[in-house]
Amino acid sequence: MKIKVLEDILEANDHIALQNRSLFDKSRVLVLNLMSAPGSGKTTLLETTIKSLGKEYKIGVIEGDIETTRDAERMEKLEIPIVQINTKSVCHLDASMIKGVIDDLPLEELDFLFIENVGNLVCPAEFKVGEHHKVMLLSVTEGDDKPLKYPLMFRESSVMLINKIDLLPYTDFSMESAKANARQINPQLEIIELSCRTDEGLSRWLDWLRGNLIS
Ligand SMILES: Nc1nc2c(ncn2[C@@H]2O[C@H](COP(=O)(O)OP(=O)(O)O)[C@@H](O)[C@H]2O)c(=O)[nH]1
Ligand SMILES: [Mg+2]
Repeated sequence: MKIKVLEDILEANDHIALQNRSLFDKSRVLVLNLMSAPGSGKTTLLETTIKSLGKEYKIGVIEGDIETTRDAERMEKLEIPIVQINTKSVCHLDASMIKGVIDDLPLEELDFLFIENVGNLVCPAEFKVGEHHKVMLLSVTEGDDKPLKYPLMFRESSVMLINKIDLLPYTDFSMESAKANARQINPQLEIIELSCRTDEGLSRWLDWLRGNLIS
């Protein structure tokens, strides 16, 4: 019975996600659902990305958090369209939450829309929101075994960004094992190593974004 209820919830969510997606396609905006554990660097990555691409492209952001508008306030300085969703006790964003704020964004004007999901390695991966790609961050302080322990997010993502590589000398993180573990779960996964602190590797991420733009 429990399984049936969960299936119904996911099916209803997928239906709304498809509606969102068709709106995004119609507006020709590339939508990326950014997921990771809390503190991996999602907001920092957005700040860095917007600083680098903001002159070339029009970018919007949806910030998802359980509580507070802190991430949206961090991003406000960048003067881009931004909407905050507080999920209260819910540990992920879902398609209806995104649908509820779409009208607050100038979709037709945007090239990219980034959705920062709630920091959590489990639930966000279960709910489509209408995105074109799921992008996940794994920072080197979290350990190279995470793809095996939390496989769904790695399986669902198109890209894995391995962030905080500036901290590698201070950790026992094995880049080789992390990549092998992730590819064991998802052989198609694009993997980009970077540091939002030093900007090392950032250009590969920016190239990936440019390459996936909807023309
Ligand atoms: N050393 C280092 N710190 C980083 C990097 N990226 C983010 N951080 C720091 O990690 C902390 C959490 O970052 P934040 O962007 O808030 O993570 P979020 O919870 O995933 O949005 C902040 O103190 C950031 O300054 C990085 O590449 N290297
Ligand atoms: Mg954040």
